[in-house]
Amino acid sequence: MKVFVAIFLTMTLFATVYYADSEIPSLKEVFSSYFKIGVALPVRVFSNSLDVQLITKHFNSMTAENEMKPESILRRGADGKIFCDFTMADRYIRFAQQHGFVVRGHTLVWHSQTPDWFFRDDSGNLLSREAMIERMKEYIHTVVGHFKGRVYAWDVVNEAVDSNQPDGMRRSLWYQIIGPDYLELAFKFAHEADPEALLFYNDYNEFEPRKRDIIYNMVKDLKEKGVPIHGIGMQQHLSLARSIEQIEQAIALFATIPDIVIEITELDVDIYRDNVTKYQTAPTELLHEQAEFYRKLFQVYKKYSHVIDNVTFWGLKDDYSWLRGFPVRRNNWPLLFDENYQPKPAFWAIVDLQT
Ligand code: 9MR
Repeated sequence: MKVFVAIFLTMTLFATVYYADSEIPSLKEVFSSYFKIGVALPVRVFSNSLDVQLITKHFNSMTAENEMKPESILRRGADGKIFCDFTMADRYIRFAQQHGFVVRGHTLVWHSQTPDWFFRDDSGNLLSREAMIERMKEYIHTVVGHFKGRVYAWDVVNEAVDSNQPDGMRRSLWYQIIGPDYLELAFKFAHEADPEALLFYNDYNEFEPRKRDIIYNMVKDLKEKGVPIHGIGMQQHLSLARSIEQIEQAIALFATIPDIVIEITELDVDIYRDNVTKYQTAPTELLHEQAEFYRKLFQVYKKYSHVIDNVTFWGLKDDYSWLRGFPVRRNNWPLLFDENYQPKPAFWAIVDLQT
């Protein structure tokens, strides 16, 4: 009996994926004259053939969800010597190259997912400014140098802005040890290591007016100073509670910076408006509301496609999303494909836009 159930389930899944694979439009083709369509993936999906079918059909850009972050690359030997381990990241890049994807590098300088020891000497004390700059330089040169020509864009600095601070800068260890000029140093080192790569400042909640203005001024100033920064990464972790109008205002403002490139780097649309509600299954009316939200969002992205060069979803399908564990553990359905690889109303909403 169990065997029959297993066979039946497998056949249903294959039929489903066959359908997903052959009958529906490909996102990357639908949007080919507007922007690249990217997806954030963990390395484990490469050994799942159903995932691979969906990935190769719809996307042409990839971001490692965690595998290229400092904590995934940095190692410290028994002798205390720091080195880089690219085993996992190289697997990632190999897949991308075999299947013709471009890769976004995420991320070099961040307060999170960076080992605490990276900021300290052998006795556990914080490094001096000079020693920290040296360490940052070596790390960026090694990593960006290693991937030179294989990663077209880097999130050089991630989430450095904190709108609650008087100067708008997050009090990260980078900031505390080096000072506010750590940003320009990071961009300079990345550019030295790969002069062809597009270099981004990446952040979330850019639609909040104060945060938006801080990022705008910061990136504009850096560019005017001649710092090699090419663009702004707008993460776009959104929810149905967000205002599309505010999102457009942020894009419109960033687009006025001369020679700017905007990339939507981490898109998802949370269906919850609070931290306590939990649904077992996705409420149909919310899936339709989400579809409308995605439709309006893509109308905005298309309107600014002269500056937007990549729209990347933060996950392949709903059950792979980080939002299943944040801010609390619960079911969530923030992406275009459901647990069974099926396109959701949100998929059709953005695809129908084209017709
Ligand atoms: O999706 C990532 C998740 O698997 C990690 O546990 C988490 C840890 O910080 O990072 C998530 O990705 C984040 C990205 O690197 C930066 N912007 C916010 C993303 C969601 O937290």
